[in-house]
Amino acid sequence: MNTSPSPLSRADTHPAWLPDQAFAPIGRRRVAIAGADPLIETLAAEIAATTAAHGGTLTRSAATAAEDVQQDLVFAVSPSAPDDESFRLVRRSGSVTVTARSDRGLLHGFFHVVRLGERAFTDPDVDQTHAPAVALRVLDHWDNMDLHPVMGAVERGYAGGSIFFDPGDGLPGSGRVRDDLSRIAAYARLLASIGINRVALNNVNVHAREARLLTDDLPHVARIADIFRRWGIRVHLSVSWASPVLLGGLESSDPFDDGVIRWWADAADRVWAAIPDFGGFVIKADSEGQPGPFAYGRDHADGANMLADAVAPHGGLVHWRAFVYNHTQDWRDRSTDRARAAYDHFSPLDGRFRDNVIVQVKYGPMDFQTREPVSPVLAAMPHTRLALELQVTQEYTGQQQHAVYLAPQWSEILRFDFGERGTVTELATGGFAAVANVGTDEFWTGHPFAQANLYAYGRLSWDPNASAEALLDEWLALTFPDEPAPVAQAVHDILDESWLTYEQYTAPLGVGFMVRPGHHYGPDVDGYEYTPWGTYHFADRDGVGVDRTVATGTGYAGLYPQPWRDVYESLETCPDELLLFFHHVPYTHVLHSGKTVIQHIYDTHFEGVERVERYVIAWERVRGSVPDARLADRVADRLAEQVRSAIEWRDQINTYFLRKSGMPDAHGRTIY
Ligand code: GCV
Repeated sequence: MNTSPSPLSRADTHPAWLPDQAFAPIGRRRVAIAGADPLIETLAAEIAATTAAHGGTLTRSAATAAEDVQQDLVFAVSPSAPDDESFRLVRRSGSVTVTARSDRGLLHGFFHVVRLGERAFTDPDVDQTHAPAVALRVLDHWDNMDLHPVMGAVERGYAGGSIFFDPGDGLPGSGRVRDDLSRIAAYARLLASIGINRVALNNVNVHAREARLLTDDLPHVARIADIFRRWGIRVHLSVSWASPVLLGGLESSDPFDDGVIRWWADAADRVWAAIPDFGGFVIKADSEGQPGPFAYGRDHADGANMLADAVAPHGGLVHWRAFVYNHTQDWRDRSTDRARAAYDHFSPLDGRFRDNVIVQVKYGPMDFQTREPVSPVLAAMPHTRLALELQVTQEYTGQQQHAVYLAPQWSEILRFDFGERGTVTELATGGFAAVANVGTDEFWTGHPFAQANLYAYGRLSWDPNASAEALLDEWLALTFPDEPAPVAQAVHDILDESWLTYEQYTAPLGVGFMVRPGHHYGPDVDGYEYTPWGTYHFADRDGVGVDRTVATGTGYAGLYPQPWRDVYESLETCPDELLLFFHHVPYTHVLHSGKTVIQHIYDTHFEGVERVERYVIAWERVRGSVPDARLADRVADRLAEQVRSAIEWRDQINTYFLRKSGMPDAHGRTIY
């Protein structure tokens, strides 16, 4: 019997949703594992550690075993499952057998049993097959190697430094892959437990230092890949379109240039020689200053296909981002609508991308706002593999200072139904990708509750139909196994509606932005109004909102298939929460809710703050009974900041609109 210690009994790392106690129901039992594939060693080490700690036993055999009546829990490779990642769970009178076609499936099955806890053995008999909804479940890290002068170690990172890269002495060029990768081992384990199977290591804004991950640093990338491999996760890199120039000394990056084509093919050969199961490249091209094929008069299909051909012999993928828009727009120009940009650039290219290209589309047409309509690009490219891109890191949703549980938003997006073309889940044939939210912070995510977002992203990417509330329960039961029930209730009270609460006290009715330019934290109603970024609200003394109708506006509403085109075009049918995204209306416009726009703005902003004040009370009530005092304090500190910030949002937004409109609050509350 293998009794090696748990790979995560380290005091310096918060166990997140995998504390040792979460394994106790397995650890108390007689467990058998049959099979000898690489991930079975991972599985065996997990079970050996928990059975050693909790009094159970582990029996191993190399051969494939049938159901073993002597055991409580059997893991065995068997051809029964439909694909490599699926698993079958059979429970008969309290004995559980997990079978899978591959070791990857068995590992997923193991974590499924962990999630079930004692119920895995006590629930009624069952015979179920579990399969992931999509094959590619990706986390994108926006980690920098050198400390970026504005973005720091992790672009839009709110949880300390990069877990992958050590910034050295902070001088340009001194960043490198960390020597000590133990934290990555813990991270890989967490990700495997929620079904993530791909990780991109570095920022899509590829600076000079990170560009060299593709060349000089390959042995170090290989060290990271070795760790992820033990958990069934493949590594990807973001690459610069200009790599042939930056790294190869070529004069151009023209995708039609033979030298460039050869350079990428050689680069791919080197990468796969170092890392045989390397996943592929992520690329942000012609976007926010990143180089791309436009410079050579080529389009994005030309660019993506050239890279795709370079990686195809190795079975590699290219994740090509559709986040392309003009960020040097003239705010005086009312004809250019940033919301249209991805659609206008990409939908004409449908059908031209190679099979190993995945066009990665942000969920909304703008940029990860608290509320946006679902991107029409998702329904406009039926002959292209599309990935839905979400943002787990809370750039625009409180930066992990505010408690905002994002799973309800993601559920809404995933279930959004484009009618005949299908739901977002059905259209995301290239899977899901999301920007990660972890760092070197002791709780991984800054706000301990932001762990729930990472957890929920992984679980939803496996099962997009899972309910946000049930996932929160799962996360709570695993993360706080010893917590008294009132603590779990308090976390629910805070998180259940936290996304809507955040929406209430920030930019109203889908109009978006209104954040401080640059860092994007806190309110600044006109911060972006006269800038080149294309993010406007057009508030004046009479009204607010962006006219994106076909009849009188930018025509954006017309990019949706029916029925959405008509729903969004019409003031009568446009949902309240998206009204100002699609329409410019007077402050006196009456919403479906029966309130005027101006009164809605005042009411939601007062109510949003009141809700956060209730969150503070809810946490104070239970804080003393949370066994982990540091965690309890961290949550309390963040809630205090959330109240402060929410009040600032309320007062700036309400004051702005009171001064613009001259219309008083019907309830006479204080506005400045
Ligand atoms: C990585 C937004 C963010 C940028 C980010 C960009 C992107 O604009 O503010 O920091 O850059 O999205 O998704 O590429």
